[in-house]
Amino acid sequence: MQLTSNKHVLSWIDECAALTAPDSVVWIDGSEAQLASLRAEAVATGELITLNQEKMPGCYLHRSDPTDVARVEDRTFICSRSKRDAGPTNNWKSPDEMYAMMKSIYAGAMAGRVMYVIPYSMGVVGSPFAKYGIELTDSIYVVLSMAIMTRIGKSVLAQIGDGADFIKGLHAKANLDPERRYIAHFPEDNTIWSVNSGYGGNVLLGKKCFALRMASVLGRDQGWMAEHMLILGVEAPNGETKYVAAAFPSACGKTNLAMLIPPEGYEKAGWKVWCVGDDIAWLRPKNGMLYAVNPEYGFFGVAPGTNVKSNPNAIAATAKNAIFTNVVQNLDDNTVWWEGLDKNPPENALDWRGNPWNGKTAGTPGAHPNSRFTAPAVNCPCISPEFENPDGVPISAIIFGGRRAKTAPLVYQSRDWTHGVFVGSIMGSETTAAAAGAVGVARRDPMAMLPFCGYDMGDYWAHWIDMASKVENPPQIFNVNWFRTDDDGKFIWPGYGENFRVLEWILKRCSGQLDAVDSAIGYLPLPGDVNLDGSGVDSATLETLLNVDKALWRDEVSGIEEFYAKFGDTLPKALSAELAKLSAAL
Ligand code: SAT
Ligand code: MN
Repeated sequence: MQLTSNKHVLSWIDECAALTAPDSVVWIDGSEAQLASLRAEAVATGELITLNQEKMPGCYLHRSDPTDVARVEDRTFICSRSKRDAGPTNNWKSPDEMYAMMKSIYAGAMAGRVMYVIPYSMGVVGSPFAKYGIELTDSIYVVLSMAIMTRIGKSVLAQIGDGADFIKGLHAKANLDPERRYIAHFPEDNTIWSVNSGYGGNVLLGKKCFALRMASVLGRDQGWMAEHMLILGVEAPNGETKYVAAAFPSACGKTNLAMLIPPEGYEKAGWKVWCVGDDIAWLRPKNGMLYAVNPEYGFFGVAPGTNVKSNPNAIAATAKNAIFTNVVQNLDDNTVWWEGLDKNPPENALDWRGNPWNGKTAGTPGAHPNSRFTAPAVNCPCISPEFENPDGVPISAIIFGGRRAKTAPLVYQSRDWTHGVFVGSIMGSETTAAAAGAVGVARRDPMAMLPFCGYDMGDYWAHWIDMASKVENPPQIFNVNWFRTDDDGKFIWPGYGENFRVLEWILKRCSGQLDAVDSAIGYLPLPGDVNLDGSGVDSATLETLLNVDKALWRDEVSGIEEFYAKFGDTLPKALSAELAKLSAAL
């Protein structure tokens, strides 16, 4: 049954149905009854596997096609009318060419299948921050995942009303042909087309496609920002909470930082961390500050390495009503397992592909390195009381970070907003399994947005610089690196909960309680200002962690010059000036 009489919605659905030729069209109303029947159907066809309902109520396992396990950046396109608007870091095709090519792939692709219509909201339905979308898909897995990751159903259609202000998303699994897999964005048409994938960020169109690529364009035009950032609140023993937003590339620990539990001494003293979001932040000027909301409703977290020590809150979040993708199935008790969950891999199990796997004797990992859990945010024990606040939370600090074995110190602070934008623009990180391609290769990933910025990155930096003029008290900007290694390649900072010590330094700097060392790259902590009590890290190691190797940084400057050169005249002058200053200081 149709759930709206909106002509824009109905004529668009008719067009998509005429193209893809599904057997029927089913509207997702958001009711538990409908979702339950879809789960049952997915279990009947094998698309989902029911897990142990006593130990893991409402939990299911899904295995994706083995050729379809991560985002495909080389097949992701920004199809703005002008190539210049996509910029040098995005793949581009003209909208006409892309529509024509993809139409030939979509033609009849849903024959024999159902087309589901998912109305969804990014943000609290009806809030000033919220934006709406409708995703058409032939995948029940997508419907059920969107029901966890976003707010869905009739209430969203009520907000769209008779208007045309919604993002039109069309997804078809087709035959999962990797050679004909495309994720295309048409920012001028509010349209996203995705075909031949069934995995994560390629197909849950509310996430990277809408909330980052499309929303970054909306933010540029409307004076706000869509960023690849977690949001967390640090509550002090006196009950006061300060919020930070942090941008790290995919699979660099955003979920772990967002749900951090402070070290024992801090916890006993009454410190607490609240999670507002683990992946995406929309930021707007308000009351002279930048306010942030998490537009999502759930977590799509990396499974391997997640355990009761590294992230007990994430483990708790997956205890019920979660979907696991590409992890190990333990056949003894029908639960799940992944590398790093515990030291007892199951012996009687199936690996992520569904092949027999014995964790004691197998020489290969059982879970895919980019295996995931999809879990409702409400399950998370440390979910912030402000999670559903329609106005968001005021941000005191923005933190950039990546995986750098040697260059970046544990933490440093930018001198001012523009220098902070520079610090974000020069971010580098070693690649992870979250995207298809080689792992561990260093690449520039400005603001962790390289794969997610929907327009020219030079224009994006100009927009960042410009935001300061809209906000009297912009956040202080910092850079962190949890991934420094010694000569044997071992991490020298313990990370996880111990990262709280760095957050403490950052917030004290924001409130003007601490001095700092003025270095070539920015402000570094004074020795003694990062509290190491009970961390197991000695002051000599901290010195190494904070060391700025000028020779390495000079190499870094040449790398940045080369990267900046790609942008030509869209590179803001203020950033080339910052680079010249850094070079001179080195
Ligand atoms: O696959 S997703 O893009 O949703 C996850 C990630 O890469 O961060
Ligand atoms: Mn992400």
